[in-house]
Amino acid sequence: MKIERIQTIVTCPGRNFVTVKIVTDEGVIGLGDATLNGRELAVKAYLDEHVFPCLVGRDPRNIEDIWQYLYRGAYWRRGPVTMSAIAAVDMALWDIKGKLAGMPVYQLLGGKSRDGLMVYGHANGKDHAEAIEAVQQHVEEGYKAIRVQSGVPGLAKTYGVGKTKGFYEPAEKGLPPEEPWDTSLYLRHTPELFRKVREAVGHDIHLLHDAHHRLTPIEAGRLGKELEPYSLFWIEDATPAENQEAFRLIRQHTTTPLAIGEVFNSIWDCKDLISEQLIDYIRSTITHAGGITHVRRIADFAALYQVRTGFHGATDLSPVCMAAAVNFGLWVPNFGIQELMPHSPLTNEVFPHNYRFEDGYLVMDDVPGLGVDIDEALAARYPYERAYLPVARLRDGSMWNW
Ligand code: CS2
Ligand code: MG
Repeated sequence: MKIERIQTIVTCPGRNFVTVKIVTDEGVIGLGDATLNGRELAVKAYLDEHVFPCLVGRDPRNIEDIWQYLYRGAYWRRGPVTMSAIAAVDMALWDIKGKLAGMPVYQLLGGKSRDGLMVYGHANGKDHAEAIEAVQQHVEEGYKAIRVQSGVPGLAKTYGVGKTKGFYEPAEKGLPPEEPWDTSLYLRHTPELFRKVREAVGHDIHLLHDAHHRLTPIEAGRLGKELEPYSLFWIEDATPAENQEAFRLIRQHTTTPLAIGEVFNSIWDCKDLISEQLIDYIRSTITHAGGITHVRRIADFAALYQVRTGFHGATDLSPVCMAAAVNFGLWVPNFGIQELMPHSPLTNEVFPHNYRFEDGYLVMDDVPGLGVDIDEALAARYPYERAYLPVARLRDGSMWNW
């Protein structure tokens, strides 16, 4: 069996997605998600120009050898562009292998450890009242876990708060929007937000919060400590983790669980965080961390240290990635939670898929492969539109982490 054709499909049904499609000489098709929010065409070029010529004619069943070839053979290892490209090829090969075997990918990994994946939804509001209303809405929809983000008085815009109620897509067309940031205002108002949310919905709902890389380690320690009375499920991206040691300081100050990893792209980005138990959940998802083949290694390593998965699942991860994440989450023994920012109806039309939300969980029926497709004719009606994630600046104008 050979890889006969391999291509990237770029589409923008409201936001950009890059999909890899691999076709074997027996006509079996596999799909992979290569979407890197704000840098989509970099991954497309990496695949089209440098990866695909090396793959035509190879046996698509040799997933591991192809992974090692693309990782070791690149010479320039790691990084979000490289690892998203490898991930997309890897997902497509797992999709093909499932179709060849006539079973869903979770069966190839080891079968079901659970019937569904507990998910967390995104409740956000321009102020505390609106955020609480959104939390209550999610409770009514059946969510067992809810991420809460709110505007900060004195800040014109804040990460995680959508322009329109409910739907949040951070990438904007045109050049990167610049957002103001003031940590002192954020730290002053966030504990009060969660006091009010707990007052409104009680303690039976898991509450999560994304600090989105904006705090220094001691600021993160302070926030974690001040949120302890509200028993958060996690604080996410408490501080940038290029310096993994930074989490030692946070851990000294708080027992609030910590999650990180959506921007990580290999096990090397989180090895120390996991082995020193500096985090509780690893968020590296299948598209940005080298595919099922590599994320399986990360999850197994994490299991040795009682760290659980909490994969990224924002709208910039396509339904192809989400289908892979559902298969992975049904199998992985140290599953923690799965993020779910529902895609738009148009995106779901472009990417018909088999997973669905049911009473706070993602479930799927048994179909061979990943359980997702792409309507290429519909996808072609939505050409790429350059868009960027925002950047953040402090009041004095200096750049900060968005
Ligand atoms: C966020 C995302 O979902 C999350 O936890 O961090 O909204 C993130 O900002 C985007 O996925 C970046 O593309
Ligand atoms: Mg995040």
